[in-house]
Amino acid sequence: MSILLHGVNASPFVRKVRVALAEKNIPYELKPQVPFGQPPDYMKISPLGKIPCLQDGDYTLPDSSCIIAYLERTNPKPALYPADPKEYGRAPFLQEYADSKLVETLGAVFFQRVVRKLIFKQESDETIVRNKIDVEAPKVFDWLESQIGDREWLVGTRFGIADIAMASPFVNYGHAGESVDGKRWPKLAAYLQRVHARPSFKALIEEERQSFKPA
Ligand SMILES: N[C@@H](CCC(=O)N[C@@H](CS)C(=O)NCC(=O)O)C(=O)O
Repeated sequence: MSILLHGVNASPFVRKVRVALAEKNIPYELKPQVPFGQPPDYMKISPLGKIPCLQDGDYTLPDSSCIIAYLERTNPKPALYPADPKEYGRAPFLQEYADSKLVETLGAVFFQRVVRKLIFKQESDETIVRNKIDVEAPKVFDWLESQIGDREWLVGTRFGIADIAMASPFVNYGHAGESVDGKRWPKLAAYLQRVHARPSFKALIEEERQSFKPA
């Protein structure tokens, strides 16, 4: 039986898992589950009520980071976790930074400009948006610029979970009509271009753009 992934394509966390599945060449089916008003049955498999949740036969597992860790063991190649102990410690920290700080900052812009408009039929609160873009995002981008330095990927010499997690919320930022200023943060902008050009990301970005087009 093939893998089912419960979620919707615009979630940065669902996207993380879909990119990992694509990188590992694992077939799956995306089962639509919106992150609002989850039915009781969904709460049984995802007790925090969040998306994504993986279903592999009778095994179910919520949380993008936990799901990717599971997939790393079921399908070890290509490895998304580094082998070196220090890098193995650092990669999940960068994933956590992306899942918390980056999503709080860029995800809020996406929520105001895209989710409020499309789902709740409300106007964006541009005061919140401007604060995120002008005050909070630059601090995050400064830190990321320093972490990328002259590296191709965030950890070690191979693309992995830190890159998947870090680049995912930037896709939402793009859907909200924003991008990283390449003059101010050249390394970050080039890095994001590199990650988003991978077939795993590229296909999803295109699919998502289509789904946001007005009918
Ligand atoms: N730590 C979780 C976070 C997942 C998450 O926050 N998903 C959002 C959608 S992007 C959600 O389901 N929110 C609904 C809620 O918080 O009730 C993961 O990595 O999967």
